[in-house]
Amino acid sequence: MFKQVELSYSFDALEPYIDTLTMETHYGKHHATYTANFNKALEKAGVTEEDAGKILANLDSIADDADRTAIKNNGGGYYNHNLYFSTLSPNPKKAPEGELATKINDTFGSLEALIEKLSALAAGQFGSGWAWLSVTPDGELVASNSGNQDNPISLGTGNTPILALDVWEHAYYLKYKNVRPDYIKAFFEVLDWGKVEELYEAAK
Ligand code: MN3
Repeated sequence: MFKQVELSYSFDALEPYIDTLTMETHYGKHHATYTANFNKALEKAGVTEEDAGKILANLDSIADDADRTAIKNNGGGYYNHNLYFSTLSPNPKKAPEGELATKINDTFGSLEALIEKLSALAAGQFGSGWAWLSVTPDGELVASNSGNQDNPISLGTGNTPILALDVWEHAYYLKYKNVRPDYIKAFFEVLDWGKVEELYEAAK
């Protein structure tokens, strides 16, 4: 039985960047529903694997088309939001240090250039989806985007996401309305690079 990641902060803690009502709805309704439907779909399909990443990496092993689609969509919604919410903080580390900082500079030129790239991928994602920073099996960094609740794992890239930027309208519409780029700027104000460093260390 999969459970939502527990928040280490209150729903109002990310104000003014991410508003209280959006947090209540996003975590309490959207993420909760993905999680419940993921569990239901796994039960129906008889899947007992307890690592959500492994389930998403092995979707081909689910024979029934409807079951596989339900698990891809709801399992993605479960996994992606766990990553998103766990990397936000009211007291974020503002920039990575150490090995991740060096890798970002070597790969993208600078942290500012990476943020610019991720922002463009997030703003340019047509319709609902996500922007990602991921680690390849060779330990390289790659920035990407994807639609719906797909992610680099369910897409079969073999990469491990360490930063997830949600650009579904439910992530920002109550406060930012149609102005997605303002929400993207706000996201980087509450993104905890310390948490991204931890995920990079675990993935590389
Ligand atoms: Mn969302």
